[in-house]
Amino acid sequence: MNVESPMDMLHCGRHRLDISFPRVMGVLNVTPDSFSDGGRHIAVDDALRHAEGMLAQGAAMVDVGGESTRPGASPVTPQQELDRVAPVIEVLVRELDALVSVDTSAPEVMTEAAALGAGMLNDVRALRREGALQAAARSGLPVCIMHMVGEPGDMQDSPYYDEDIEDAVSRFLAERIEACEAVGLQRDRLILDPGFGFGKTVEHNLRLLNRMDALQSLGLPLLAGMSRKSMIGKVLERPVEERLPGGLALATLAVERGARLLRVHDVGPTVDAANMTWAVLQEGLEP
Ligand code: YH5
Repeated sequence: MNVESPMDMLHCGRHRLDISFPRVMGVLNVTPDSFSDGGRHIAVDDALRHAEGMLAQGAAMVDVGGESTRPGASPVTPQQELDRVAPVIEVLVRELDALVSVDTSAPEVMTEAAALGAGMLNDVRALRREGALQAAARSGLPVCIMHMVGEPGDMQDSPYYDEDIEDAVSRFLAERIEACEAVGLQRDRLILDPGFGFGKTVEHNLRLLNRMDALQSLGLPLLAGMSRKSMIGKVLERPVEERLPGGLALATLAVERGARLLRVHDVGPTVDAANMTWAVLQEGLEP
């Protein structure tokens, strides 16, 4: 008999997301440098069409981010972030009834995003900002917590770990799970992310992917975000627009190592890679 595991379903506000197989989260950047500079209406319209395309290609959700985490990017205030992200969340919910994840570390943005109908929170700082744990707990939404040492501005200065990277990541995430539980954010609302490219060398990233299955012992769903990142650029010596084949190889391995969510820019090809990988992994398991 098949019994539904709480690990196989996320309760994302008015949406339920079946993660009993790997699902794809499409990246939607709404930072000023990411869309044509023709005024806010045009940017929102571009975002809507981009999201629509990703959902049509099989994305289970769209991850909306208004803060650039690129090293050297200028910091944004919560108000600036809200100005960018809120109109996009609103339109995706109203026009597409989309499952929207919001890539933010700001408690004000988390609270407003939940009120606007977002279904998930995604925080690269793992709720370490003042008030973020409480805001996330009150939202009632699932939260992806990611490993990162330092801040985007300085994280790539000289990444160093005095233990195996997978142990450092695992210990950090276990601590953050405890911090969440201490404020009443139950464990079954958490998704864990090793944070590829955040305060890590290429060697760290490769090893972390290879050992990602070690994180499965924490008993929570895993998300991997490697799409177009410099680990591909460095290994293959490819510019950002030529990283899709490398990204599909990484997505395939992430699924094999236990990832149930893949955060990517190229949705259609990744959905196929993930589904094909999953078909092989399931072979012989069910009658
Ligand atoms: C992530 O891994 N990443 S923003 C540099 C690139 C390409 C892409 C050109 N938000 C993650 O996507 N949230 C980001 O090289 C994230 N996990 C989660 N949960 C960085 C990004 C990127 C950076």
